[in-house]
Amino acid sequence: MSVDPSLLTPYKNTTDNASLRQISEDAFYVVNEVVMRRLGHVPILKGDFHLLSPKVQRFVAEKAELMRPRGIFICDGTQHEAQEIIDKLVERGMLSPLKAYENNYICRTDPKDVARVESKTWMVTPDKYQTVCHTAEGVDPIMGHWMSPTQMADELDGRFPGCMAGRIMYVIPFSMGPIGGPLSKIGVQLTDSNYVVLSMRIMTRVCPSVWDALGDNDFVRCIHSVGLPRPVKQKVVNHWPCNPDRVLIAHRPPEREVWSFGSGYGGNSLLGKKCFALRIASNIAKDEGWMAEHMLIMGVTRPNGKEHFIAAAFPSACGKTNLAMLEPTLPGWKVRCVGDDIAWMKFGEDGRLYGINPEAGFFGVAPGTSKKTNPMAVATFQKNSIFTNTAETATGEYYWEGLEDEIADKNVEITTWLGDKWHIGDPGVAAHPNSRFAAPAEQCPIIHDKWQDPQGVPIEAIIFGGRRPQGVPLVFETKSWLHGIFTGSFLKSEATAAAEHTGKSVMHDPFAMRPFMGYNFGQYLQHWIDLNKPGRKVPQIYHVNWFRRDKDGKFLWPGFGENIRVIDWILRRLEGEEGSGHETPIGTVPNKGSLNLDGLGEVNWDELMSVPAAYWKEDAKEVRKFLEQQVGPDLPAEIRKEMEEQEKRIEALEKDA
Ligand code: GTP
Ligand code: SPV
Ligand code: MN
Repeated sequence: MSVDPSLLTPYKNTTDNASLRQISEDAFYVVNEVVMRRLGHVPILKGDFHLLSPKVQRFVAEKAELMRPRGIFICDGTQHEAQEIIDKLVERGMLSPLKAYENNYICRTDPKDVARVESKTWMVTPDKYQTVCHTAEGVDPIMGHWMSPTQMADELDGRFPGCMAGRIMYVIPFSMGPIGGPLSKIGVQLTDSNYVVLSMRIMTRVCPSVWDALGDNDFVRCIHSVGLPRPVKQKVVNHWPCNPDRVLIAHRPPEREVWSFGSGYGGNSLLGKKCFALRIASNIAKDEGWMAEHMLIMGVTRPNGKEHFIAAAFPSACGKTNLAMLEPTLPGWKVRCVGDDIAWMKFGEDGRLYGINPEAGFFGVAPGTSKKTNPMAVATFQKNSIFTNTAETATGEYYWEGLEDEIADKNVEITTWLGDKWHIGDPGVAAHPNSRFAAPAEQCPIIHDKWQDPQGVPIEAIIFGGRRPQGVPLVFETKSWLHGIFTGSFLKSEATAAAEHTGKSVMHDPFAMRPFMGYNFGQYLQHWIDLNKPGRKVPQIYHVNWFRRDKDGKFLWPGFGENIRVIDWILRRLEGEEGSGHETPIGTVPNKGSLNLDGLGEVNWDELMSVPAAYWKEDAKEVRKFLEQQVGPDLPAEIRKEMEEQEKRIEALEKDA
């Protein structure tokens, strides 16, 4: 079934939301007629179109007119609905059950569609500098990737007309955050990928009561297509339709809209996640005075029974899920997870910062996850989960790098993510390094009682961190809110497999938001600065580095459950403990003996905690160059001042012994 091109509505001609949204309710019946005409003969396969609000009806109808699906399926998010889709996908070979568990499935993608594609992800604003900073001449901005509205219209017109031909268009109502909560927001995603439907059901709250909570209000519009209309012209690999050469992920912040084409994977296609909850939401947050950040939220209860909430921003694949579910090795400590990837935070009437996890599931990195490193994640994905691009054993278990010691039969035959037969010890890897599990948060044994509290939990500390093989101590405390913001602005990390970057170069990733920046980074810094109003208690800001290496390349710190020892130090600092740290040019570093190292074995304290003068002198130069070139005149004066003061402190450092 192909579509006569003359019948296709270009994107540019769709009346599109902004203008239609203005139409008064008096004109409703006229609009209704237009809606029905646009819907044309596209049948509603499931759900009642007439129960949708007029705004949703218009959205669905105009996009159906544009993308020409063979039918429309309005999702209700039930287990029954999911099971029908699963059965269909199993029959087709796209999913297969992992027989060792209850309702767990594995999926292998086209090997060309395995991670977020940062180079094809764009922010579309009328003025370029709403998106990017005034960078130095000849310097490409690395934060924010701008496209003009006219170019976007061309790009969309080259892709979306007729792109769902022969496929079903699913309509997914979803809430980010507890439905109807004061910090929550609603989106509607259209997609032709049933894998996306199944994943969105795990990762967000999908159910008919979202329509009730929405009423006739506006919502974030999410339009996604795998970009392969039927009949397909290219070979579909692994029953995973996608169009890697034509990938485009475009955001229109003023319109609160996301268009995604060509990829079915993770952050490219589960539009509630990075596209909505970070790139679009950070714009809403700026307008409304709150924060949308790439942060986990954890509750930590000390042996004295007192609980503290901490948020932490690490770049992709740098340890958020692991920290959020940490199993403490110190006796008497308890960690409970509120969220593992995204935090929406707003100051309350009492002046404290309250955070919610807008997601409902975990989309976690599989390799490295084991009973030893993250037992709580392992417990979470024993059922009702989807594993993408992991390997599978002949006995129906998942497998990936890091499970060598835990697998029952070490000689078992394994099918790699590419479908090849493989055994432990064979060359190469079994799972893709960015293979992931999607699991419902409520299945986490240590999920916090308040993880769905619509008011959120009070955040006392914010931690930044990244993979820093050299020079950066295990932990330091920043001097003030402003110094903490400056520290966030020069956050760096080794590249990981979460996006298309190759190699392990250390890259800038300010606030762990580089790939997710929704607007001009200078304005983002200013927004953080402005949040510190009189009467508010801003969190104390820390920096950690679990990934410092010795001269043989070995990690100096055991990490994972042992990270509780660092959290302990942080909480004691928060309570004003004296004598636990000494000032260095970058902040306060633990004094020897101030970290509980009981039972840890040998730790090379000096190497782990040192602030080497030579390293930081070079680093300070590089940071200045980065901020001057990348942020330029958009850099707030307060942050420039923090930079200059830190430079002076570093300059005064004695040469390394
Ligand atoms: P995204 O989901 O991409 O945002 O990643 P994330 O920040 O949640 O990272 P995650 O916790 O999934 O960890 C990524 C990888 O780092 C996994 O392979 C972990 O096993 C490894 N990792 C996490 N914490 C530690 C740690 O403390 N030390 C070491 N050495 N590795 C860690
Ligand atoms: C990340 O890359 O930070 C993720 C995975 O959390 S994705 O959803 O693909 O963005
Ligand atoms: Mn992430």
